[in-house]
Amino acid sequence: MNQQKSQFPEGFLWGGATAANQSEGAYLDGGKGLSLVDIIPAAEEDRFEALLNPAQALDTKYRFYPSHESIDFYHHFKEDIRLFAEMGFKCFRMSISWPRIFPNGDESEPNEEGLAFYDEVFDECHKYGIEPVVTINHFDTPLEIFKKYGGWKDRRCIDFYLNFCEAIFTRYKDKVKYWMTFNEINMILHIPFLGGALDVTKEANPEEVKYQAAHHQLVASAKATKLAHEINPDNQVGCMLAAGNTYPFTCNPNDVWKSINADREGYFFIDVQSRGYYPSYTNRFFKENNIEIVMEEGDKEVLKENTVDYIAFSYYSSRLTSADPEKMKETEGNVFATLRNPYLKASEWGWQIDPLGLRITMNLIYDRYQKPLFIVENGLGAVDTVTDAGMIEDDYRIDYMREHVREMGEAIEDGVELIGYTPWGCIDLVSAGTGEMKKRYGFIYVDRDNKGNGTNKRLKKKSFDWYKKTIASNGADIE
Ligand code: P53
Repeated sequence: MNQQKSQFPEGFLWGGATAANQSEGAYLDGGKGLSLVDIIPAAEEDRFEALLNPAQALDTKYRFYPSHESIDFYHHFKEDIRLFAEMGFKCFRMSISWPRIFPNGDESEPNEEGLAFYDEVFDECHKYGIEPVVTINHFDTPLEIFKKYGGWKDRRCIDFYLNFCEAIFTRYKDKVKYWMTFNEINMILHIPFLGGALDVTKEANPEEVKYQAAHHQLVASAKATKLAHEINPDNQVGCMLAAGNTYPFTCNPNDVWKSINADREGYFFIDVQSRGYYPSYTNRFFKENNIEIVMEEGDKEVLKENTVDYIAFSYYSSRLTSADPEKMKETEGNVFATLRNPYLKASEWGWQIDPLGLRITMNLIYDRYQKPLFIVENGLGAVDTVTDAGMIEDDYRIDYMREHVREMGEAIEDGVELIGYTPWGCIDLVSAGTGEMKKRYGFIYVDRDNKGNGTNKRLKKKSFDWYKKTIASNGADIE
């Protein structure tokens, strides 16, 4: 027997994670409006260029839009949640599509059909004792907000967002307790269209526009936290960081300093959401980059008084940086600038695999905020093949997951408070970065390819049984 004593606390929230824009499909069903991603094509038609140049993408007719059908969770959710229950999920992280509830984003009344859909999804979860964990905004601000207001640089977005929050907090008062205000809030700096419905291509100072939009999101997040607590004092509201800390390329202090500043780019958001004020290092950064944030009276108080209850984050990899600009040329084309770490292996998509980096990240974040952590994304995007016997032998995924779960256990022993773990894409879904189906993360395979061909049939992978065993033993039996 490999089984040891579990390091994981009783009631630990094992589960899996998805997002509406990458799984639901049914992009016009039930009165849904268009979401940002609904105008973005797949990798073959230059998805990345479209994400960087959304105004141009809006006027372009592509052959194929991966989000329009996705894996059709909209019509398969009962079957999918039943499979999650079979794995023993205690929770399920998903997002509510904003344009399903407010098709244009700026209406005053919500779309009843949209609300009714999520009632059914949550009821289905509770049928199996699965706790829903809901991301309020996961890369899918209604497209109309982009077209009409230019996205989150417009302060009115705060009110539109709060209107959305009020509708869902009220409606799902007795069904949802765990909320996250914005998925990977720091992603607005890297993919401003997905994160903030922004097109910064023609802005005189793109950095300033991004940070102004970020300020609006931070205020919106604090106000949403307040509202959630008023509507139901049991509500737990979290922030969500694309984490993975940055190592210095050498022990040259210049590299070390560079790596500290790289991490502050992301910490900035969580510093505000968790501590309640702009960290002092932003003063110099804003000054040197000619960034002036327009704040309204009361903003500082709202931030101060409404900090988050827990810190959620995604972790796929650590990063590596150097102070040498020549060296950094190697990183061009990455969402996050990162050098190749010679001590690490990488996935087929070049994402470096660093389980110990998860323990390091957990310790650093916990040291910094002293609030419960929730790992809400982690996993390996890989190509899976189905054998003639209909099996998917994804041992590489099991290896990845096992080593990360092991390091989570170590971090808990280190003293980190961890409340849950929801691996990304627990069922295969569309990749946010590339729009591919081929980049699969799931314990459940979906028969569908990059071009949208396939039966949508769901198949259990080998990792399905591994995860089931892991959950059943509360993380004690992971071999
Ligand atoms: P995909 C880049 C870097 C780190 C996290 O990503 C990222 C991205 C965006 O690609 O996003 C998160 O699908 C995000 C999910 C996304 C997941 O990582 O490109 O919250 O929506 O699917 C994995 O492999």
